[in-house]
Amino acid sequence: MRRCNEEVAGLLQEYADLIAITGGDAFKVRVYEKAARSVGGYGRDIDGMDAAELRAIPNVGESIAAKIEEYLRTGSIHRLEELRTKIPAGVRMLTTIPTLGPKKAMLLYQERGIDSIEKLEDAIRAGDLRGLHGFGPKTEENLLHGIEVMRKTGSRVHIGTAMAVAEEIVPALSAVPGCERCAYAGSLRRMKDTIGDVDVLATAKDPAALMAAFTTLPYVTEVIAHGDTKSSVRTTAGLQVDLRVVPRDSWGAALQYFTGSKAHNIRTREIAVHRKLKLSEYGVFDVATGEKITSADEAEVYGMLGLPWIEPTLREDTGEIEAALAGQLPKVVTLADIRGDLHTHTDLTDGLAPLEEMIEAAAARGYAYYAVTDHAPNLFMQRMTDEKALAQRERLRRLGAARHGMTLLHGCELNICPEGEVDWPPEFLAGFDLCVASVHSHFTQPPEEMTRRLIRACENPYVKIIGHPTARIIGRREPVDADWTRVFDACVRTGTALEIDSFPDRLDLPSDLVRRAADMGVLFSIDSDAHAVPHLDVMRYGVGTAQRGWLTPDRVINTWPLDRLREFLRPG
Ligand code: DGT
Ligand code: CA
Ligand code: ZN
Ligand code: CA
Repeated sequence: MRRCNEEVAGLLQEYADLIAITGGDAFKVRVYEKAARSVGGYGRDIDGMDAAELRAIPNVGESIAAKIEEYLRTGSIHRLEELRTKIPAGVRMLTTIPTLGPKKAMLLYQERGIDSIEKLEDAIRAGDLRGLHGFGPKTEENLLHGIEVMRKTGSRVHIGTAMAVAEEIVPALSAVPGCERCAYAGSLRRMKDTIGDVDVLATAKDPAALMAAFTTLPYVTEVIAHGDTKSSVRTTAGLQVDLRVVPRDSWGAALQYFTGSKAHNIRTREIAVHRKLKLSEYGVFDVATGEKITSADEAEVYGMLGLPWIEPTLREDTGEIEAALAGQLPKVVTLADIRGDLHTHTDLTDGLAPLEEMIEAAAARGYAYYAVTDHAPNLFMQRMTDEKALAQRERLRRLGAARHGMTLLHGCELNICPEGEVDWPPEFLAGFDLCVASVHSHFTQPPEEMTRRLIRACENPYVKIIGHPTARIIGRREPVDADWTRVFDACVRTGTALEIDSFPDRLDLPSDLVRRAADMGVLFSIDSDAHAVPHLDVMRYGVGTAQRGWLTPDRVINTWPLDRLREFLRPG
């Protein structure tokens, strides 16, 4: 179920695109784009707001507020409807092709009636664009290439794949003689759940040597571009990696620029302009003298803008600039705050490692507590039984209440059935230290049923954590459809935490929903959902997702000391 904010954000973005296509004012386009982002990222639900409340949203002025109000009242925006009758939706799609701008898209539509990517492709191949102003053979070739690239690279990779590549490349380049600094930036540094390409930055005494090393790395399958300051390659994982070598005294500014996001950069550049500075990927410049101001690190760059350093995970222009200016940036949770893992598996069900191995590995991480939560009987292929669960508990207790100072908790991962019931009756659940409950079947229930199902699970006094709440698998399974506002309400009312499952193809709850839930007072548990020893390391992706949701440690139950956690886990 899409929230009103997302709906309106989509409409404002569409309005901006249509103004651009019809040759409207570029400034106006920007204004609507900014408003779209602000509304989409706004913490409160805009449904039912009046014009005055709407104007309190950053970047929403009088005329945009009026349009939103019109939509909330009537279900449509008259001006947008007018533009829609002039421009078919497919023409808007055309502008997503690299190298095809709004003006050319409009020309293709007006002169040749082309209103889809398929039609454009056909027209080029049939030679139908001959004689059309601005469409020579070179342009046609670029367009066909753009369409092909779009189809191929339309698939972004999840953060685990991109991080693995970056963590091979950065140390390899750092080891090249003359390399002074090397780091990854872009969406990967911002810990987005999917990554388009990996952006690596470096400073080096001998840039050419570094470029040569980069383009000949063993897992490079294609060199897309090879230059003195920028090269791009494709790796065996199919992922594009860009390397940019920047001057030493640009490091801070370059890292800031290439970390993005683009929306965040637009804001920082505006602030620079107000301070008579120019901020670009090349550095910070004094506008009056044209002089470059050295920026050794990012903190200095933000400092020149009168801002504190901002966590990369917050840099999406969803309120972090305002918070920074007001001195109210959240102190978001970090990996060091995590005291334990509350959702893990062993080879008793679908895990790979025996209980003792998982526990040893967890203890080595310095955790204060650790919960073993194998699957419950209703997930039939896991063959769990009451006896097996009890025997596992015995085995755990025999290991001692604590292992290397780490308290062991015996838990389970229940299955939430379509009506919201779970595997075991209350008497049996009472024997566990902790019950996680998750949706593992019937993913496509209508929203009303799914909402009731999740709320029912929260209302179970023994269920303390809802595991991977949307059940999405990135790139493979869509999130379940529920009225999240009502689910979040139920979590607060029943004292049930939502999980951020840290598995890189899950990252569930996703960060936008995390932020909404946190605003409503929901608590979280950031878990690995480990099925093997190396999986304990995925915790950092969950922490990144939590940061993107602006979570502070006090909202995360597994940053709490054991006593406080136990209090929370008491049934009721
Ligand atoms: P991705 O690769 O799609 O997952 O997302 P990003 O954020 O890594 O984007 P990318 O790789 O296109 O560019 C890296 C950063 O460079 C981006 O986050 C901000 C900066 N950047 C790129 N293009 C522009 C631009 O046109 N304007 C501004 N202000 N910054 C840009
Ligand atoms: Ca990128
Ligand atoms: Zn599960
Ligand atoms: Ca509960």
